[in-house]
Amino acid sequence: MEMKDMNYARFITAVSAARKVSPIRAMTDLLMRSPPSVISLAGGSPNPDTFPFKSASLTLTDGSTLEIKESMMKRALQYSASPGISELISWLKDLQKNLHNPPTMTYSPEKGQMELCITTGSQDGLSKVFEMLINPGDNVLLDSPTYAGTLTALKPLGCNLIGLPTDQHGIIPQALKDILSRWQPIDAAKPERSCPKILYTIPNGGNPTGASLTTERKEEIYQLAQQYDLLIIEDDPYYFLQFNKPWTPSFLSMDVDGRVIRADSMSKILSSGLRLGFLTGPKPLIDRIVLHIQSSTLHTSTFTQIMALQLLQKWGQEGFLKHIDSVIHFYKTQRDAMIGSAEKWLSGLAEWHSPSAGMFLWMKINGISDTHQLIMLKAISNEVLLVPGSAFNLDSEEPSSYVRASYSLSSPEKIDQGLQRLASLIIEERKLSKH
Ligand code: 09M
Repeated sequence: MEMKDMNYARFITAVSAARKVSPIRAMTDLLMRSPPSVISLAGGSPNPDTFPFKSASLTLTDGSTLEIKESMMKRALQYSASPGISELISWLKDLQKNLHNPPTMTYSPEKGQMELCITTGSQDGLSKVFEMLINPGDNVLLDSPTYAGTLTALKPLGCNLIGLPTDQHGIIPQALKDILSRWQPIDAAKPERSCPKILYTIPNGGNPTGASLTTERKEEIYQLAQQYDLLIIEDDPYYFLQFNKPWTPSFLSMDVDGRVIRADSMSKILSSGLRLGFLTGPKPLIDRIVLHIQSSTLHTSTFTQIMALQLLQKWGQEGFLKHIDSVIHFYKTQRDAMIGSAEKWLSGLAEWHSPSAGMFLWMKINGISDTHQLIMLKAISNEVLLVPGSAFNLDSEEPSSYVRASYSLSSPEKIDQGLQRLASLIIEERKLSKH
């Protein structure tokens, strides 16, 4: 693909553009580079000798242990750099290089060189990305339906959400093309104000639909992004839960221009409670996010970063990917169990596609125009919990005949019982509606 020059200033909101480096942060950087003979009375960090924690020993599921010794513990309990601790950033940059080999690796910083920062879960990173890029009234393109957490972050920004039609392979490129044809392809000199500037998508194991984009679709979407000068926000927490290999190439791997911001998450593979995610994208944009971090969380918990770093260093990339294989094996087996039970109980009552990634089965309930009542009243009293499809509609008032079922936490036996309960509810509902 031919490379296009990016003008990052075009995408940045006034709020984000107004962010400045904190003077205290600049001081800290200076201190880090000073020789030991320098006496600093400048730092505002507490003295960790006063902290009650001394060391930690973590037992892993394989029986081995991770020791966080006294000096490392002091570091883990102290403030640290806003982009994330440097060893973890290097480790993850190496991972991105191996998994995605982004064209932007070799670019100059201004041209959009690949940069990475740690966030407090990917949700934190995404909400900061939205704040950096979205002005009230902006048109924003995104999968419809989509992850409810994205909608709660986007809606208060006062943007206009343009839902993109999807099927089991995610966004339908022709539909995107039709929507974009309302505008002229971007003339960099005078872009139309109303033309969307960002496209948000969940490319693998979509939440709630379980859909995964194919390589061909991603390529078509990337080309449209080039024609209309869109940034692509690739929210990919289920990347590591792709059941079949080779994994589909990411948008980041195709990013010849530096127009992709990728959000990764450790939530589904190491721990959701650690709150670790990372953003990868062009340096001019990641730098803006780091300024936001400086004024909000200061940084993601040093302790959880150290915990993850020690594990990743112990494992190496090979061990990390081996662990992921075992996670994939788990979810794939669970998926198979749910599909088996769905075929057993729900044939004729509902329709679905078997997901090739992630944790969700998205089912259309036949003959029911809105599942909200069925799920929120009847299913709950019959002791089976699901999420009604309307929770993921861009307009939550709009009805949905779908439900989202997760095969993450329940055993195959419970999944089977749960779907059996759902089936009898649907049958009952249908009888009622006939009378
Ligand atoms: N349900 C997610 N999804 C979810 C969910 C959740 C409490 C989270 C997509 O942990 P993070 O911040 O890395 O993940 C955020 C995130 C971003 N993008 C597509 C996601 O699915 C996590 C948390 C209760 C319910 C939840 O239902 O789907």
